[in-house]
Amino acid sequence: VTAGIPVYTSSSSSLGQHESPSWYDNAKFGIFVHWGVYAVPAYALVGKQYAEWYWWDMTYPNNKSSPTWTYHQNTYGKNVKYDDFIQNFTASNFQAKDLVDLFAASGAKYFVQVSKHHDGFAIFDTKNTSNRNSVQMGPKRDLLKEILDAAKQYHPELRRGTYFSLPEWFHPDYTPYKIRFPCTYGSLGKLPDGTTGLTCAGWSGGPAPDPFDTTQTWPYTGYVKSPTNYIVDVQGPQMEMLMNQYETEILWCDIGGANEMSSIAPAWFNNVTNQGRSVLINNRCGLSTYDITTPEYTTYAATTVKKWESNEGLDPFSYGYNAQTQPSQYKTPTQVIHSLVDITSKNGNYLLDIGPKADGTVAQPMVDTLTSVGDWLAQAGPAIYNTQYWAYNSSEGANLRFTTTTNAFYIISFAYPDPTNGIVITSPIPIVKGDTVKLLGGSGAAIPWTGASGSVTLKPPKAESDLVQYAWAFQVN
Ligand code: FUL
Repeated sequence: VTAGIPVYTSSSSSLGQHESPSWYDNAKFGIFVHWGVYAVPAYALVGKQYAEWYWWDMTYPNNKSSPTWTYHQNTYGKNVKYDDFIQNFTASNFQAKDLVDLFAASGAKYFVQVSKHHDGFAIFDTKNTSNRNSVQMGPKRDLLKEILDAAKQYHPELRRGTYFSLPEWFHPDYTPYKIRFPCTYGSLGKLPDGTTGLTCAGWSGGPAPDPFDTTQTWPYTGYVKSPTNYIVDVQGPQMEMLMNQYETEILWCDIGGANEMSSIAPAWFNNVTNQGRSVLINNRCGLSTYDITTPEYTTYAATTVKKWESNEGLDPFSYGYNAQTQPSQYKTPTQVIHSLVDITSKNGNYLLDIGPKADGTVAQPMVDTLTSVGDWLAQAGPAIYNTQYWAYNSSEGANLRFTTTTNAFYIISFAYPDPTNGIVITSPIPIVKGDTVKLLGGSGAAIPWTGASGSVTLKPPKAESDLVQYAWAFQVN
């Protein structure tokens, strides 16, 4: 044992010593990928429902007025079950190299691939735990392995993460979930009408009413019925596969709930420490300690000293591909870049999601936006990567953010620099007489500036500002 390196045990005080690694803090920008059977129907009320929740929304009887339930009846008919979509989850045009090339082109430094969502359909080889996966069914390929291997081969600088839903919605052996879920959903998501919180009407203790039995018959495709303990026989071993065989560097859990993380996480942490690697867990693994918090479709208003990560889709409100979303509804490069800058300046990372189609291709508007973000980062990257947050000062106005390194200070303006008045910074910033200011992505010329910390004015010439779009990042040193 190397002095100073904690040897993790299952106690929460020991696991609590684990922190987000410096590679993660330095990376700032990651791509999230939700790709599964839900990409076949690819349907949700745009801006209101998650398309990866299709099975839930097509099924839940209290939700019969939901567009998804109606859409399903009208489009496929009531006899078509969710699992009938598996055969159309083909990945027929999927080449993992294309996907990892897109990650790299976006300027992201890591990715988090969904390995299994709440529908319980894994895109990795879950052998000995369940046959409900893309190796036994659908494309008959280990898609997760293809993605991880392609990243390793073509973009070894990218850190490789995996999302894993601890519960499976309808796994009959997951008793805790069946009882818990109908009454706690509201704290985790939103209902179509915008309210949070399912009413547990009519439920007064005992097993919660199972809303699914009316339209689904057990066994669902691919489940191995023999295990009697979902946590011990399915969930835990699958998580260990991600940790050990697939060598995930980010275990991006979802939902939490019953789990055996306190027994499998210490071994994983110790193992990677011995290998000289470092990994990350988020706050949805069901442990009381974690490396990051994960606000979803929202960000923190102010700097938060504990490392955090905001996640959302390029889609207005979905992670999985929603074929109903119009090209003009996706986030623009400007929106993405401003979010990334804002989050970085407050000590967060930004995990931006795309949902590939069932054949494995990514819709062109998403590709275009990611490529433009990458073009901006290729110029302005020094203001983002490897920086530290700078006490965010909301009084500075909506359009300015700051980051810092040991060698430079960065001022990022969301607005095109006012050609007459310049950019006025009233926050106390570390700028002293003799410092040079340059526009990242500009000509390299020194930008005129006047004043002193507390009232500094930058006066970039118009010709200089015109060299940049989306956001103007100035380096001071
Ligand atoms: C949520 C899930 O329910 C969503 O479908 C999505 O995966 C998001 C990142 O986490 O809890």
